[in-house]
Amino acid sequence: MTVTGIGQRVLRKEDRRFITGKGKYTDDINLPRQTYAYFLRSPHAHARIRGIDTAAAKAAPGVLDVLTGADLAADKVGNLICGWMIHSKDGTPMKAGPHPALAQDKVRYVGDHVAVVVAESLNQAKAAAELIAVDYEPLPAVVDTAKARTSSGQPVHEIAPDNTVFEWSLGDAQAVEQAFARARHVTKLDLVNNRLAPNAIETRAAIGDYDSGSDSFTLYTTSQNPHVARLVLSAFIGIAPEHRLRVIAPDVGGGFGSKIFIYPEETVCVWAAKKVGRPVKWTGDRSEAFLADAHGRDHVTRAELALDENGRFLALRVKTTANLGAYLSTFSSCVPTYLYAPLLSGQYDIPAIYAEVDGVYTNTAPVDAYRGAGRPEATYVVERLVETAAREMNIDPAELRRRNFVKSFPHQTPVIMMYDAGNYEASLDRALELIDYRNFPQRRAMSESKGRLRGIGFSAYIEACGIAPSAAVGSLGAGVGLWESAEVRVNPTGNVEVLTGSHAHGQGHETTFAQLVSERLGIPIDQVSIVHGDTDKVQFGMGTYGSRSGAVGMSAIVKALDKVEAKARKVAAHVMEAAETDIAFEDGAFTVKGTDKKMAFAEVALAAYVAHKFPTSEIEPGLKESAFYDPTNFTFPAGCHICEVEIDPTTGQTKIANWVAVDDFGTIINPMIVEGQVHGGIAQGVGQALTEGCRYDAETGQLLTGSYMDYCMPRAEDLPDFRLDYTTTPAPSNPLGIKGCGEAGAIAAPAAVINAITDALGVVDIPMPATPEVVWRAAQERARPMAAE
Ligand code: MCN
Repeated sequence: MTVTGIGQRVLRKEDRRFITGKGKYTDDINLPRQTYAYFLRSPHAHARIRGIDTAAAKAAPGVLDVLTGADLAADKVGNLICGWMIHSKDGTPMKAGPHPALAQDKVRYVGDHVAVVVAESLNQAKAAAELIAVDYEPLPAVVDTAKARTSSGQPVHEIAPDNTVFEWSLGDAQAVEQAFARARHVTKLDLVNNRLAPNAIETRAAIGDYDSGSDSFTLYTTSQNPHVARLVLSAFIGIAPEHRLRVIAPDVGGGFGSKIFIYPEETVCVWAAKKVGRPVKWTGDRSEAFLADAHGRDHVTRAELALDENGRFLALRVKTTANLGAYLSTFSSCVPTYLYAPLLSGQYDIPAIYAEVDGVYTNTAPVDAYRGAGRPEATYVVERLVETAAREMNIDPAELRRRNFVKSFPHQTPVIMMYDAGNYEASLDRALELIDYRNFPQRRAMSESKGRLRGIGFSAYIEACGIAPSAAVGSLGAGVGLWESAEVRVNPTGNVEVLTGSHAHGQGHETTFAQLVSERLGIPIDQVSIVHGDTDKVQFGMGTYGSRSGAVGMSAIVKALDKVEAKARKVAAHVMEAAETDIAFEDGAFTVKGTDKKMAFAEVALAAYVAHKFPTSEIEPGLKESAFYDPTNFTFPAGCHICEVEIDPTTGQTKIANWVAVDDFGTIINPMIVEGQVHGGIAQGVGQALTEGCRYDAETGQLLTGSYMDYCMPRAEDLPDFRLDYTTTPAPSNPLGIKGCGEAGAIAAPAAVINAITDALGVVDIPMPATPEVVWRAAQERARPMAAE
């Protein structure tokens, strides 16, 4: 009907306020009598706290209070939690060490929270923090993932004497062993998936407010899931009962996963607000973000792929050590386990898979979900292995993939997932065509004539998103269900408010969700507003991550719209004096079949509220419906990205010369928004591959990449014009057929880049980030034997 429905490139409604500076972020909110919090952070990676003297700080100008872990304990404030229980191979539960919001006996990483000063101004709080005297007994620190279990003698947590959180496995070890025994070829790789800092544009912030009149709290916070924050703060940390705690996540400037978690800062702001009797505001600066926002990735992996003489995959064996940092963050335990190993089948029919994952503590910032969360790590393992196997067996990498693709659906992998729909050959074929694969040798020769090295790399990724069927995740250890809710409120004048439990922090939900309503109810998009991010307004919700808002959040809206339409039909039938079965609803109007009787949607809405023309004993007045939607399966977006690089061996500079991405996101609601999501995701994946990486000093545990001087984000000039296209196999598990698009680029990209660089250099592996120095060194190594020949 309109140009605002599903499939249209509708401009983002929310951008007007964002690009004119009218967005309202947590730091834009200032409450009367507001005070400021400043956190004193640990300068040591690992130290016992012998004592904290706060007397001088408390006496400093403008200071209202100085609070420490002892005050938390005295007030019986609970510890932060990890909400996903993982069991080791031997059945023992993961070893979760205590995580107080302010350190109580030890500090465990540089940036750990030691004390908070609450003062009239931020500068006064900072000045007073200088006066806090902490008596530290430094302890040896361990930061290196691979060495976490071997060094120290001073474990990060007493409960895990060898720093091992869990030793988990998935798959059939015996079947894998047997398959390897009969393999004709085995490809082995040792891979490091580098640690990343999330870098949302808006740093984290929180304001705690306490109203003594109603004995209730309000928390304004940069959260991707305000209801989950409220649940954890009330049920586990015990700050306030759920019905007297309101959590508001207003406009949020990006999250990429890092704002899912419940951190010490917001916990302390809420608690301190009652203690000082005034609102307490904290806004993190960029240095604090580098130190204490949960990092992502950080895996060390040995991976082996067994193939037969025709290049058919027989089995995959993976052993990964995953660095979880100093504390188990909210969802950290599920990322390297259930969000990782079940994706190790990739797009391939692999008869046997066995994965072992050891989670380890180190004296580093906690590690948790970051865009892709587990799935980029799995894709990296599979796609690096497949590309390497193709080179070793002298089979074209596209051909090797094609031979092993899953071709019929549903397909049960040996690692939990049941792929329900896809067409992997179609995306490969289209990608080959777009990149002009046939003529790559000419382009390579052209580069060589200029003294440059050209390489091409594939990444045929798959992800499981639309997280997730509640019963499935419950059986795997999740502490919550992962359904979504929606409420559709039709006002008497016919405009519509949709309250959703999803949360947008850059994904454009105010537009795409409104497109759905506009299409279904036949009303203009500006008649629809999307409300999210306030626990007092929205019934409940599980928030946004795992590319779930389209597949799960919009499905809840569909369910509520179904109910709205059903009720509106009843009203229309009564008003137009017709049988309900004779009512048709199309293009925003209810008609009586075979007559010229017609009512616009707004007229029916008004009639529903006026309630003069139907028996209210049979039909309740009003037009407002809600729904909870629990998906029946994950969705499985998949696609093929091909990256072509040109390397200058004299400088090590890698230029991305070509990028083609052919993705399958099922039904696409807004192609322009989807393109933006893919572009952003690829940029982040390229950042991981080429420029980004957190480094800690191996001895002292100091973060060496604590600012943009040392942590290099990708810039526009590092990226090419992406060429995107789609294949479409609608997801059978949700009514719109949507698969998520929010993480795809970040999942696919690192393997494509590194496959291209290793192809160009003719080396087996190169570490990420493949900075100019790293590439230059590899190019020199490569040149040496050639020179000797
Ligand atoms: N969409 C669509 N058609 C589809 C699938 C999605 O039009 N077939 C639209 C959706 O309606 C939504 C957007 O694309 O407007 C992204 O949808 P989806 O893939 O469902 O992902 P979510 O909305 O659940 O967003 C989460 C995802 C994740 S997990 C990370 S991390 C991430 C990402 O989105 N963080 C982001 N994209 C981000 N984009 C911005 N700007 N900022 C972040 O922090």
